[in-house]
Amino acid sequence: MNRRAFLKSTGAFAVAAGSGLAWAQQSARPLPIIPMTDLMGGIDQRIGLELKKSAHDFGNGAASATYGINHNYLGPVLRVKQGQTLPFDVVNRIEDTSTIHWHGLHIPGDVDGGPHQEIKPGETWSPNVPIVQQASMNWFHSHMHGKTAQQTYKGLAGVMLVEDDASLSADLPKTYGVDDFTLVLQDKMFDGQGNMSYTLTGEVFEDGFIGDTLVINGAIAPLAQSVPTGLVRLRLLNACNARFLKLSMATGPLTVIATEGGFLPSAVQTDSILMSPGERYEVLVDLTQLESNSLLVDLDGDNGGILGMLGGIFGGGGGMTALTLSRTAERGFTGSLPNRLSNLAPPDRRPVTVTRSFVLDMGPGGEKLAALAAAWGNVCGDGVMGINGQPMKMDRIDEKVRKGDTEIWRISVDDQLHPFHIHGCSFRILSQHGADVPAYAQGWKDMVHVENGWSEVLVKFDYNAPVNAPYMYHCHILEHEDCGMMGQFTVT
Ligand SMILES: [Cu+2]
Repeated sequence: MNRRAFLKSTGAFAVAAGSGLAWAQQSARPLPIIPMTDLMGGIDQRIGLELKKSAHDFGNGAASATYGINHNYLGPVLRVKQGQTLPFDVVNRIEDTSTIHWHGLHIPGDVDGGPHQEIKPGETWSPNVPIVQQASMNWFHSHMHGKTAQQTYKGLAGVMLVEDDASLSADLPKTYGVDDFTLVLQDKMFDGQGNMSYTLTGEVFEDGFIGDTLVINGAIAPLAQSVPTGLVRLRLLNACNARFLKLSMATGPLTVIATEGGFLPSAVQTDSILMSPGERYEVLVDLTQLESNSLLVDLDGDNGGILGMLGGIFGGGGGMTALTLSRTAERGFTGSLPNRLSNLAPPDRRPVTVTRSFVLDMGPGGEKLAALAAAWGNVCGDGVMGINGQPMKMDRIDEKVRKGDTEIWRISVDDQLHPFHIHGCSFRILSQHGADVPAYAQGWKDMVHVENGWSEVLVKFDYNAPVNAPYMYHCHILEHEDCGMMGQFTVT
């Protein structure tokens, strides 16, 4: 069964079981604010991150077995400033080998935290991570080859907000947890006892893991938050293993101000955004006039047709209410939206000297994948999916890039929608499956959607990634990545 057919069947089941309606009728829980560790004031000791086994209540009363980073589920929001070097001590107490990859950071391969920087149980990994790039929303998560999907799903993920002089002086809401919120969006499955579950089957390998329950910052949606009167900023991360999410507002358009790697030149208003796993966007919500507004999330957002149809049946058409913001009488950020957010210029193809092509390969198909899943005990290992006909191999370098060269990378697949990620850089999207790039995605990115037809990105690598610490490029459907839809490259 392909992804579309699978989504159709699960979508139909959700409607038949009434679970969609149940969500809508539940009263909203308070939005959890992930504890923020603000490192901008200075760093006088090593920064401890403990990967640990724990238990967490997602809001249904059950104590689900989880992983966390310093916390019971997920990690802290780290706020850092351009120019700092972050001396991490990442200690592994999950009784399984892991890694922590800094997704979105422009850093050398030896501190990137990819599959070559394994942290064995009980060991500590101590990279010094330089923050060179501009203000941007980044994240960190397990990148343990063959186990990235399971470990990230269980909770090994956190957010890193990079600020710079421009972002700190920008006329934008920036009071964390008051008018500036970080939202980690995930889809989960819960069993009959309410425990978070994750079962791998051939179908899961083929489609990626698709949960039926939306969770934000570790709490089951819908959620509610009161905010002061004025503009409110939402920093959004799609941390699902495989689900694309279509986001919109109950009232009015979405106002997008930033993509993964920084601010857009000016705000873009759009009816909705389609977020792949791994993508980040920042949006503003204006609660100057409105009493309240809600973020809507379409859980089947990767194929507008069937989802739009289901939404239509149950009213709204934009998906489920994920988070309702209601204003209080207190005045918050009452400035208006800045006309200019950054000096970002259009992408310049003139320096391009190298063009590389990557074709994503889904491998042998569902039945064989199911057999492999059973035989291999839920670990795809070195995998059966691939890129350019080859599954990921830890000891094979697939591409060699010269530092400082500007390149075009063309990515394609003859299949469903996949999200493609490149380590160690931000890039600009030139075209997306053969079509123009939506205005809201024309900023600095490290994720691109790939479907039928070529997606092209303009990219330059400025840091070293040697043979023993190469960068990765891969599908960010984590089960596809674990199954081999990943390659390695050096930058020298
Ligand atoms: Cu994929």
